[in-house]
Amino acid sequence: MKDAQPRAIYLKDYQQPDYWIETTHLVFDLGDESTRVTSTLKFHLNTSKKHDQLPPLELVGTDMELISVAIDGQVQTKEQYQISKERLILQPVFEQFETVIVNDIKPQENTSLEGLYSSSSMFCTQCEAEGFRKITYYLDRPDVMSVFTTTVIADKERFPVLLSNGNAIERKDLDNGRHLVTWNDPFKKPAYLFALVAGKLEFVEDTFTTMSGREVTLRIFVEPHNITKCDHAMVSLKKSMRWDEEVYGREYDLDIFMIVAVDDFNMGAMENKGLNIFNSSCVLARPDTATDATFQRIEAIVAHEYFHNWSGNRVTCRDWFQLSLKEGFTVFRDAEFSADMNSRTVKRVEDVNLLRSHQFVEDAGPMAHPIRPDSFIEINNFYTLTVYEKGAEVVRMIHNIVGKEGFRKGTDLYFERHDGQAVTCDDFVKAMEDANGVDLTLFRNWYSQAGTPVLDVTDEYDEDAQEYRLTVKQSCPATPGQETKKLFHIPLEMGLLDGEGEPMPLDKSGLTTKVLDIKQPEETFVFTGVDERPLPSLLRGFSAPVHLNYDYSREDLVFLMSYDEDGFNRWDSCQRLAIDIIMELVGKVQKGEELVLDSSLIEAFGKVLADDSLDKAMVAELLHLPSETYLAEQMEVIDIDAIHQARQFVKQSLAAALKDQLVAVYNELNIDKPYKPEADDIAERTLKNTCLGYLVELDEETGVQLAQAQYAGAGNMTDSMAAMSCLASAEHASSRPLAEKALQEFADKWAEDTNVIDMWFSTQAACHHNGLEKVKELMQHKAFDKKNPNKMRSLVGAFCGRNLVNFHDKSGSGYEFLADEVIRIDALNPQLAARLINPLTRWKRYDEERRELMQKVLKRIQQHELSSDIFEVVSKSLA
Ligand code: 0A1
Ligand code: ZN
Repeated sequence: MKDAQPRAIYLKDYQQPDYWIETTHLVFDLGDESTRVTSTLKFHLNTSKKHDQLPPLELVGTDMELISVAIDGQVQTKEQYQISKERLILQPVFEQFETVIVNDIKPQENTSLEGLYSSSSMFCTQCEAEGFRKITYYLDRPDVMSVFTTTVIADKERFPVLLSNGNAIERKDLDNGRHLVTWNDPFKKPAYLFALVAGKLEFVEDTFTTMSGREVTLRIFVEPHNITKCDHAMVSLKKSMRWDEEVYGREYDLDIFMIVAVDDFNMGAMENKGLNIFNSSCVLARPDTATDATFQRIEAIVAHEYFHNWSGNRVTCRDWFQLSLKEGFTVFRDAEFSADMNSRTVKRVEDVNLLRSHQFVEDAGPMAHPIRPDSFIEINNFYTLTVYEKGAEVVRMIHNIVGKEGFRKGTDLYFERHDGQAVTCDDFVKAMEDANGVDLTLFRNWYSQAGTPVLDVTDEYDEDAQEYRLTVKQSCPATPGQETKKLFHIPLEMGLLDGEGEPMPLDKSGLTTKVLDIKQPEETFVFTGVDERPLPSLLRGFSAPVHLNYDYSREDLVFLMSYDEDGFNRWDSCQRLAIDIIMELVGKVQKGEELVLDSSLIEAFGKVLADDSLDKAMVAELLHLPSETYLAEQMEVIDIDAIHQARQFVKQSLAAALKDQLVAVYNELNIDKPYKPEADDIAERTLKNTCLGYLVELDEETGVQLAQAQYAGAGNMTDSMAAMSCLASAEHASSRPLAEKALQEFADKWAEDTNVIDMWFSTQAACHHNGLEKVKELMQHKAFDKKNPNKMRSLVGAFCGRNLVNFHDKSGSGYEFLADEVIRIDALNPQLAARLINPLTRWKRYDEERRELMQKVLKRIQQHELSSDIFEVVSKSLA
């Protein structure tokens, strides 16, 4: 139990701490039942605050047993301190003093995966955001930065590898088969970046020579059976280190950089100083065990965590409201890295897809918050797409406003000014302003306001005056706690196309693309010397995270798809066309009318398939129909059955109309060659498997046969998984027994590989042929573990988040199931529960029957004793 009912905390209440911690020395004695932690902390008074007398020292700590506490060598009696479930309060008598605190914790019983816990045969930590307080009493807040020295003691046979942050400074054998290793991290850091790992681990090793010529040892630690799956992460790490030097001038600072893979982890990975801890699914890969998507995800996440060494660790956050300072910036950095390593346009398309289908939904829902929230009940609920992805879009807009060189000047100034400090989003913006002499006052509203702004664009052409006028209105819908909004500064990149599809000059300089700075509620931009009515290409490259409305006809969209010089907008026009057509069909499904596919989509897709000049990854993106989730967002009252039916109809009709082309492209790309996780090869496999995805929708065996042959002959996991999931989702009856056989063979072959089996679970859970019963059956499978986040996400998460028709079954069984799972998991791992519950929180968007069913289960959840995580999500979504 907590001290009290969960309460919100507010950014406006931020105050510096009363004391700073200079040095932190921790000794961990890892035992079979419990672990003894001895912490020696050197404090001094924060003299920048006014004090009449020495304030009490309030340390936070939960789930631990205090053994003893001493100040300056004086053991404190029970009368000299106060202790509660979450706090230890001491009364110092000097401005500088040292505490020695001894406490016991039980990592083996820690199911929350925060603090110190056990995973498989090892011990590991997760301290962001507030996990360190489960290890020992401390000032667990990011503005308290200290130099850490950590000694780990454990049985040498079972835990030969003992790791912590920084450099190893001592190793020693002790009595009773135990040993000790001491680590020192010379860089001041907040407690959330602390890490410890102990286990029987093996490692692969490499080196990296930094730009100033220092040699850094790189090690990736894994359980012995995973030692053959580290190469890709190592290559990705070295690429990231080089890129950060070349693009940002940032050099690595310690002698060693370590990564550890663990199977039980709440998130993707964690940037602990010099000792990154990764969810095994985000680091391990071999061509036969991981798909292209996994290879690319690993490259991006390894980069993300590495980049945090500067954007997060050397310069950290003052408080958790500033989370986007490190996350938005680092996501922007990793996105640019991925764009440089692969196809820039495809990366942009993927990111915008994620933003529009999920972050826009969050920003329009009950948990909507600014990228810098002004209050929260549970910080773990704010590791959101808004803070990460919209945060990255905000940084991208600054990049676009000040330009590439200006941005580098700004980041140089930011790192120079704030190295070793805990700072705010405003400090980042200020560095950008000061380095570039720009005024970002209005732009700052992006940090304080939630909701996705809307741009309504109209135009007029005056042939006599040869003038084209573009009028842009901005607005932003109300979000919880923010009824009215201030204006935003919105960079709108645009161009004009003539009747031949040629770019038109926008001014005398001959520029064909430019950024309009939208700063007013309504503004008209006049282009002169325009000798024919142009077609505007708007929001090029998705220059701002907004909804853009302009009344394009279907012909306009087909035209833009073919001619726009902006690759992103060619894709976006294709999406708009597909959305327009599918949504019209949704209306027809609802009215019970006959469905006919507009030939413009068939022609457009046919042209895309035939266009040899296009990057194959881009072709695959163009052929990808908008997701059910994104389509759902286009409806006031979501009708998921009609969306599913209309989308399937479009897919099947396209497959039938374009069968020959799809087969030809498939065959051309279906060549046997050694697997390489490189951009061109990935593009070929993606396009081939996209074609297969259409062909299995045919009302005949062609696609099923191709999928079966591909499954049987696949030389890598990408092709094998794609074929298996195509077989599983195929419409033709002949596919069912083949799918069953493939799924069984797959499970037999990969029974021992936990990450591969997760893909097997999620393929089935997300498949629209499978209802809740299948998920329940799979939860009984021997490889399933009801406590493991990856397993829960691959069954419960995939079913409720991706198998929309079945999750939203009218009986309400999906809702009841999710509520039961959330209640069960909340008692073990609140963070995981709070992520899984997400699909229930959008209940207001559904029809009355479903609304009531969802509301009913939310209220049922509310009756339980809840973590602050679930308490916040449920109460905000019912409000
Ligand atoms: N800072 C990490 C993400 C992260 C956040 C919280 C965690 O707690 C369970 C774990 C990881 C990142 O951005 O990669
Ligand atoms: Zn991050």
